[in-house]
Amino acid sequence: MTDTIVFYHNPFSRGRIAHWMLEEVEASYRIEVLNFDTREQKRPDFLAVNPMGKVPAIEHRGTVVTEAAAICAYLADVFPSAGLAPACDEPERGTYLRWLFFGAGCIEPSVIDHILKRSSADAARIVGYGNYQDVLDTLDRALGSGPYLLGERFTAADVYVGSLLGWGLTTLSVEARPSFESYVARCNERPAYQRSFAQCEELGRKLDFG
Ligand SMILES: N[C@@H](CCC(=O)N[C@@H](CS)C(=O)NCC(=O)O)C(=O)O
Repeated sequence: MTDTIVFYHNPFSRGRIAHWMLEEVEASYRIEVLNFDTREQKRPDFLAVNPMGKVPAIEHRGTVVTEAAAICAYLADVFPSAGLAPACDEPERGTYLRWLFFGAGCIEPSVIDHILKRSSADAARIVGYGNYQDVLDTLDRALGSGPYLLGERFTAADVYVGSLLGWGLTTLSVEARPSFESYVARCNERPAYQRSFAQCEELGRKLDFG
């Protein structure tokens, strides 16, 4: 069985998160770009990989992993030499998982609801993320001591949360607080981020011009 990871991607998507993570761990991977304009993500061969018809998805050693946060966590565990996840017996493991899940369970849905103007104000007790302002305030506090979510240690949680915040600042869907801006700038300085960014831009140009 090949160790090369198949990476189902679209450069105008959350696929960028997985792409950055693949570069962080220096995995051997092959990209399959799915063109959203021609709805390649909904074709039967890809639906057999991810029935949601969504990217990112990876296939590694016969296993499919979908969901950007899960892909970050998976790759960090499978490539421990990259040092992007505290081991299970390290106290920091809990903090790491906390922010990874906070990203997927609270930051992402709160920002999307904010963009779509779907207020949860009347239902904050049952909505998992409470409300958008509380999510941003919590993240602001978490980044206060910095430079990363686990302090000095950069982890896969920063790949995920840094990607969400970077996208949020670029699309103006997250308010530009100083802690967010400096955190995203620090994340974007990473060589792996820059390599994935350059590749995504190139893939995007190819998709745009056929
Ligand atoms: N929960 C998924 C969301 C994936 C997702 O929504 N991907 C979008 C692009 S950002 C997609 O593939 N959209 C194509 C479609 O739904 O047709 C994750 O976190 O990876």
